[in-house]
This record gives sequence, C-alpha cells and structure tokens, in this order.
Amino acid sequence: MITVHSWATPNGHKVHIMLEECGLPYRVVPVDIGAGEQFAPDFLRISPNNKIPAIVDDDGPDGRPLTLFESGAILLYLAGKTGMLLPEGDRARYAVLQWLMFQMGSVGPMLGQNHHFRLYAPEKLAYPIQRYTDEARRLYGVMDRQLADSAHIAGPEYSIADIAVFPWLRNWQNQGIAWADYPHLKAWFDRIAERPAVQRGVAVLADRRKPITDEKARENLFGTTQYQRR
Ligand SMILES: N[C@@H](CCC(=O)N[C@@H](CS)C(=O)NCC(=O)O)C(=O)O
Repeated sequence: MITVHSWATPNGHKVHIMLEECGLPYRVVPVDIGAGEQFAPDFLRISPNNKIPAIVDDDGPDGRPLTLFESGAILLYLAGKTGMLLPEGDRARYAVLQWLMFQMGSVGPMLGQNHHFRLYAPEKLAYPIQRYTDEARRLYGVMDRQLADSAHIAGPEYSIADIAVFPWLRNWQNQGIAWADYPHLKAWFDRIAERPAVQRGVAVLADRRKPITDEKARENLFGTTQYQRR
C-alpha cells in the first residue's frame, strides 16, 4: 500500500492524479500546511524540506518500505513501479524528463512566486508582480509553442510531464493570464481536464483546503515558523 502525505495544492495534485491514472491502491494522510502540520517531527522524517507531497510505499523496490519527497521524484518512481506514463524508448523518455524538469525548475517555482506576490504578500509590490507575471506569460508561451505541433507536453503520448504541468495552470485567473493568448495550451488543458483520473485526482482533499486568509496560516507558510532551525 502507498501512503501519500499531502494537501490539495498543485504539487499534491500531481501525485494524486498519477496514483489515479495508475490505478494503484493508496491512502491519503492530510498534512494541513496552513495549520503547520508540515513541521511535525514524524512528517519531517519523511519530508525534511517540510513540504508536501511525500509518499511511503510499504512495498518498495527491494520489498522494503521506501519513502520519497519531491513531486517529480515521486512521479518518476510511480512511473517506474507501474511501467506507465514514461515511454521506454530513449528519445521519447528523455523528452519527458526534459519537460518534467522544465515544470519542476520553472513552471512550479515561477508560478508559485507569482501567486505569492499577487495573492499572499501583505503589500502589493509592483516590481515582483511584474517580474513573475512576465515570467508566467513567458512560460505559458513556451508551452503554447510546444503544443502547436505536439498533442502532449513532451510528445505525442500523455505522460508524467502532462501530469506535472496541468495542476499549476488550474489557477490561471490568479496568474495574470488571458487564455486567448495561448490557444494550443488551452486546448491541451481542456483535454487533460476531461480525463476521469485527473478529475478524481484534483478532488482528493479538495474539501479540506481553505483559502490562506488567516494570520496563523500566513505565519506558518511565510513567517518565522518557516525559518526556525529544525
Ligand atoms: N519542489 C517541491 C515543492 C513542494 C511544495 O512547494 N509544497 C508546498 C505546497 S504546494 C508546501 O508543502 N508548502 C508548505 C511549506 O512550505 O511549509 C515538490 O515539487 O514536491
């Protein structure tokens, strides 16, 4: 059995979607990151970076339990375990890895900062809002051009690269994005959103998540608690 320690955020959704696509049995342990549960010693033992998602697979590659944090590593692990959504041929496989790294290194961090300065920062600061909105638009443009001649993010087949990117674009309204500027990306987004496993994946824990409006949640996520020595 796989246990997913998670919350209903884009990085959590990636893993929930992958588990649903693979049809693996799993159970979810909610880690309410607004309430500070990511700092609990038991969670830090499996996720020392105090972030969701993390998994524990009782049946790891050598038959012993395996723990993993970082959503990209988890997607690769689940693809390896099931033989699904990561092509076997070298050329196609490296294309998927390339776009997965693009998501992990650019889409996630840049859109994350964009959300931060647009929604959560106590002051609306013009410079970072401009900087991260520009970056978001640039990245949407990169993906739109890729999808002009490709059915999926990393090539003709649906893969873990699509699963990694999709949840980050669900919040496009809060990113200063006009879908009309990215027609190929929008068509892809709508196709992915129709997949039953994707719909089940984004529903996981969705009823538990609350908007980050209270001071305690803000403090846990962005304040001194975050930067205490552990
Ligand atoms: N690179 C990490 C990022 C994970 C991440 O940023 N998780 C956020 C939620 S989407 C989190 O747990 N934040 C809580 C915190 O920073 O304390 C991954 O892809 O797994």
